[in-house]
Amino acid sequence: MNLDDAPTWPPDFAERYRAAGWWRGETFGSMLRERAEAHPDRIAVVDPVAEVRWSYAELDRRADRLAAGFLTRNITKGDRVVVQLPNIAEFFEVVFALFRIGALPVFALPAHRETEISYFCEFTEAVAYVIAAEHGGYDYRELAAKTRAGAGTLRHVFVAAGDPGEFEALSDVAEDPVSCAPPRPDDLAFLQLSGGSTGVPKLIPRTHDDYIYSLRGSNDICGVDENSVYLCVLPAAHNFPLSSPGSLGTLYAGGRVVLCPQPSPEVAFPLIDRERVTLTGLVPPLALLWTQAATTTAYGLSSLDVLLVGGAKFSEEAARRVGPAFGCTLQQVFGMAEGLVNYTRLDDPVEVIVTTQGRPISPDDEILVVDDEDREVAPGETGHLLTRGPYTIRGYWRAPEHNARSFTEDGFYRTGDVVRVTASGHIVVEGRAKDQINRGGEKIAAEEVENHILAHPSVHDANVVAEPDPYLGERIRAYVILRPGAAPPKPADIKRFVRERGLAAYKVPDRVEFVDVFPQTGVGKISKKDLRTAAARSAAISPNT
Ligand code: OOB
Repeated sequence: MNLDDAPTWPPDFAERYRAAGWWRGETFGSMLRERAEAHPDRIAVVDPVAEVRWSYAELDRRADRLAAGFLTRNITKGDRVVVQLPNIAEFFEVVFALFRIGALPVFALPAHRETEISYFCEFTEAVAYVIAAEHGGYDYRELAAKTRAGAGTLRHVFVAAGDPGEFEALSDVAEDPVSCAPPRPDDLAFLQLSGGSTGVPKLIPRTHDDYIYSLRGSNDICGVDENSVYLCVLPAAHNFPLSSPGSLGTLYAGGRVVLCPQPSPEVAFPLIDRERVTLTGLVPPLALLWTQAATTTAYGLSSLDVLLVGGAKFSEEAARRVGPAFGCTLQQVFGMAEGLVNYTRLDDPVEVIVTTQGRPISPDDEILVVDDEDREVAPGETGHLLTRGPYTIRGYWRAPEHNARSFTEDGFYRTGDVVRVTASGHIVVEGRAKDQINRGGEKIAAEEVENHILAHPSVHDANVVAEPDPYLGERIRAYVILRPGAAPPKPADIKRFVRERGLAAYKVPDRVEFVDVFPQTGVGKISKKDLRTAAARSAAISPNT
């Protein structure tokens, strides 16, 4: 790994993780090949919209052919490729092709727009960008045209599904397979996105060895094997549906991944019934919606053994309803794209399952709960969660200054989560110290939104905080001070302004309020705590505006 790009594990840790059997020297390319050789005809991926059912042999062959076409286009080891695809079969074809040649997918989400995509392309010096022509009523070719105009290193735009327009169809890229030197297990496999708490998203460098360990560990804990059928409901590129245990965990086990084009019960339940889905993962707002719908649906959901819920805090009350509604086991997941993932275990007592966010995958996951001065708190007390382990990064990609703040000197990641650990070793998430909004599992860095609001000519200052929302858990509230004498905009004008700057829709403030001053702390800093309290109070008075 290039140490200039991303700090890695010190040699003594790497040695320990190998000796313990966590890192086994596998790569994604070799994993798929082995599965395809062991059970070529078993179905790997089902895409119900395209009516596609790819066997392991088919997926393997497609990845090889695409890899050859990428190489011909001079996309090679270490190159970055921004992948922005909805839940379609080609997602797997593309990422396995890139894994095979050692090029690094940069996992963008379908909701990202010009601001995010052009940043990813420029910051990572991406050589290619992969899209679907259209999805959810949005034309990604237009986004690609704007992105290409501004991004210097971008040489290719590939369109995986639909009319490629001015770009190259992915189906035209595939060629007869060629042999190429495979990446090493300790090489980077991809760059994942951080929810972040700063102005721009950080990139998370994950290696084959470390990520595959998290898949194997997750599979053991969630009971995933070759008979498992995983319904991928959340955006496929997000860390939760990708690896906890997710579609990659399921493929590692030789199971079947069914892609859900849309997360509503109306779309998902018939698929569960038809494909005999055994497990899936949801964020809390969807879990709530599905639980309600499950009690009245005519579709058969009896194949579902496990429902994983995570990404944001799942209330105890809602958690209690899952088992009875689906006749399955709830598994709470508290994870992060930086690494650490905690699960309640399938055989944990119900009280543990509904009141905690689980415990780490690995015996080598180190957990510290500390006070503001990094001193460990007494057992059971609440504090900041720090962690280090065999699948938790030691630093973000090309971000040395940020790394100095986000990691301790001895390599612990500062998660920004406020937790306590129960006597049984289970983690309870009590809150958050990072300046972030968790909108139903979607993470928004306050500073990023503030910077966009500040660009408005009538705005003097802006602060963005979370306000409670009964469905999403949290939503985005912006407090704005206008410039004296400026033509006063309406709240809707600020929202439109932010949206028109090309920001993902989930980052646009739900509510904008104009104020004269911001509350201050004793030392004269703006008190976000007081703003949060004010937002909570007014949300309670007028929850629906
Ligand atoms: C998952 O990953 P990210 O990277 O989108 O977000 C991580 C953050 C955590 O630091 C925490 O603040 C929050 O999301 N979070 C939870 C939670 N699960 C994640 N907060 C409370 N309760 C939970 N159960 O969100 C993610 C990655 C892998 C698996 C599951 C979720």
